[in-house]
Amino acid sequence: MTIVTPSSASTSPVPVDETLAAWVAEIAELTTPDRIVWCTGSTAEFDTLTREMVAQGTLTRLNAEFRPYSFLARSDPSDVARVEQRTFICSEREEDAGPTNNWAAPDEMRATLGGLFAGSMRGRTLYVVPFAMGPLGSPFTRIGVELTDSPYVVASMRIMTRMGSDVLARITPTTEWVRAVHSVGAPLAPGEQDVAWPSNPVKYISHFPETREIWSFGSAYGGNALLAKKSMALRIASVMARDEGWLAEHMLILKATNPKGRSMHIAAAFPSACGKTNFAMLAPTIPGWTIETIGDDIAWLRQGEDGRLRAINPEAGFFGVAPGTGPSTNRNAVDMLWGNSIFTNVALTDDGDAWWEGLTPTPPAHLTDWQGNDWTPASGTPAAHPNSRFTVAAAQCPSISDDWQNPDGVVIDAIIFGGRRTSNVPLVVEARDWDHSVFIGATISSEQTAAAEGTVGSLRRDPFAMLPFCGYNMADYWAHWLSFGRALRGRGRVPRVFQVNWFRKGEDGRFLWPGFGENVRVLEWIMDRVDGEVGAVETPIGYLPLRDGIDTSDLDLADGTMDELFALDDEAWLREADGIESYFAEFGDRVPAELHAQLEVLRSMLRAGAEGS
Ligand code: SAT
Ligand code: MN
Repeated sequence: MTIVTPSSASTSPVPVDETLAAWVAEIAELTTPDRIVWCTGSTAEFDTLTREMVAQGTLTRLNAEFRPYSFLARSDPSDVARVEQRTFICSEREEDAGPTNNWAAPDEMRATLGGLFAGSMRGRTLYVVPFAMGPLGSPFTRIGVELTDSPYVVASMRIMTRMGSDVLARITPTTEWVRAVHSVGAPLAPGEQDVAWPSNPVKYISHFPETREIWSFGSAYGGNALLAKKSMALRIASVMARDEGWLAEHMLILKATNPKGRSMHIAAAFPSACGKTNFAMLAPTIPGWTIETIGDDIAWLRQGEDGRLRAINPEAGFFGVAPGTGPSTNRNAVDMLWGNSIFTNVALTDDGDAWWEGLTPTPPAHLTDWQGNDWTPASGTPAAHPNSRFTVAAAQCPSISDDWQNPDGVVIDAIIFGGRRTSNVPLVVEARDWDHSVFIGATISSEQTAAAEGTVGSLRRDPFAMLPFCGYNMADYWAHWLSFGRALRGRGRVPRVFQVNWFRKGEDGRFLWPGFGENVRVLEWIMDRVDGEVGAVETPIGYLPLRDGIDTSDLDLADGTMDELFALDDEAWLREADGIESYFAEFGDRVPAELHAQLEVLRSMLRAGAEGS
C-alpha cells in the first residue's frame, strides 16, 4: 500500500492528528485500498484527478471554447438519484429515528457494513477528504472527514465544500469532527479493467447519529456520496442542532432589496427539485429590486449574540438540477456555469458542449444523450436525465451576496415554507404566530420529483422539506422548532413565517402563476408584511393578502386568476385536516400538544366558516 502523505503531496506540510491517522489506518485495513491519498484541496490536485478521470472514461472534457475547465460525467443508469429506501438512521433506539426514517439496529448495521466494506476498495485509491461546512473560523462551522474511493466524489467535494489542508490543520485532539466513509463498492481484481462509473446494485446510506458517523456504500450519486451535504449537513447536523439548540435546515438563503433600499434576508425550505436554486438566484421582473444569493440548499441557523436569528450557508458550491435551468428561468445560473463546472447526466452537443432541456428554446438537431446514445428531437426521450445536475463554486454566481461567507451569518427576517401543490394551497399565506408556523411546516405536503427514486407526481407529506433529511424522530424535530421559537421570543425577534405555492394549477391543468422572476411580487408582499406596511385577511389557514394586495401590474393574467390562486375550499381543507390528524397519529404521543391544538383551531375556524357560508 502506497501512502501519499500531506508532506509529500503539498508544499505546506500539515501534521496529521493522531486520532485521525489511526482512524484512516483502521478503515484502510478494512477496505484494503492500493493507495491512500491525503487530499490538499489544491488546484494541481484537482487537475490531476480530473485528468485521470478523463483517461479512465469517467469524465469527458467539454470543449474549452464554450465551457473551459468543465466536464461531463455519465453515471451508471441505475445510479441517478438519492435512494431513500436504502437510507438508514441507526440510532440506539428505534423510536429516536421515528416513523419517517428507515431504522436499523446499530450493531446489526455495523455487522452488515463490516462485511460489505471488507476489501471494498481493493485496486482503488482511498482519498482522505478533510472538509469544513461553513466558513473557516466561523462559530457556525463544523468539520468532517470523508474517506472515499471515488475521485468523482473528491472533485465534487472540492467544489461543494471548503476542503483540504487548511481544514486538516484545524483537526486537533480536542476538535469534534464527523467521520464519513464512502465506497462505490466495486473492488478491482489485479489487472481488471475498471468501468466509467463504478457502483454496486447493493446500496446503504447509513447514519449513526449518536456517534456522528456516516457509512455510504454502492452509489456515487451526489446526495448518496458527497457525504458533507445531505448526510452530514442535514441528517447528522440536525441531531447536533437538536442537542445544542440550533437548526440545520433544507433551506436556501437570499437577500432581497426593494426599490426603497430596504433589505431583508429570507430563508426558504422547499423539497428537492422544487425551484430552490431558481428562487435563490431570482432575477426580479420589477425594476428597482435586487436579489442576492447566500445559499441554495442548506441553512444552519442559530440565535446570535444580539438575540436575532442568524444563518449561514454551510456549503461552498451549488449542486443544482440542470433541466429547466435556462436564460428565462435562471439567468444567473446559466451565467455562473460558464466554466469550472462538472455536469452529471446532461446531454453532449456535437461540438462538445453540455445541453439539457430548457437551456435553449429548441434542442439541437443532434445530441449524445445522458446514457451516451445518439439523440434527436424525434427520439421521444429526455436527452438529459430529469435529475441531471451541475456542480459549481458559489463564488461564480453573479448574484452571490458579499455576505455569503460572513462568519456571523446574516439576520433572517422571514422564513418561507413551500411545496408543489396542484390545488388547495394558495400562492402565499402568513402564519399567525410561531406555533402556527411550526404547524404549517410540519404538515406541508408536496408532489414527488425526480430527485429521489419513487413515483414522480405522487403527493407525500414533506414536513419542513426535511422528510428525507431529518436525522431523528420528526415529532421531536417539531418540538425542537417550538422550543427554538420560545428561546428566540425570550431574547430577540421571532421571524415571520409564510407558506408559498408556485405550482397551483387551473382547471385546464396549466400553472396559474408565472413564477420565476415574477415571484418577486410575492416577496414584496412578504417584506411589506414584516414591516407592517400592508394589511391582510384572517382565514382559517392564516393571513392572506387583501384583494389586489399582490402587485400584478404588467402581468398578463387571465381574468379571475388571482381569485383562483387564493381560493379557499373549506370542505377540501376539512379533508386536509382529517389527513393531518391521521398523519399525526403515525407519531403517537410524541406529537407536541401545541400542534394538536393548532389542528383544532384550524378545524373550528373551518367549521365556523362552512356554517357561515
Ligand atoms: O442529491 S441531493 O440530495 O444532493 C440534492 C437534493 O435532492 O436535494
Ligand atoms: Mn436539496
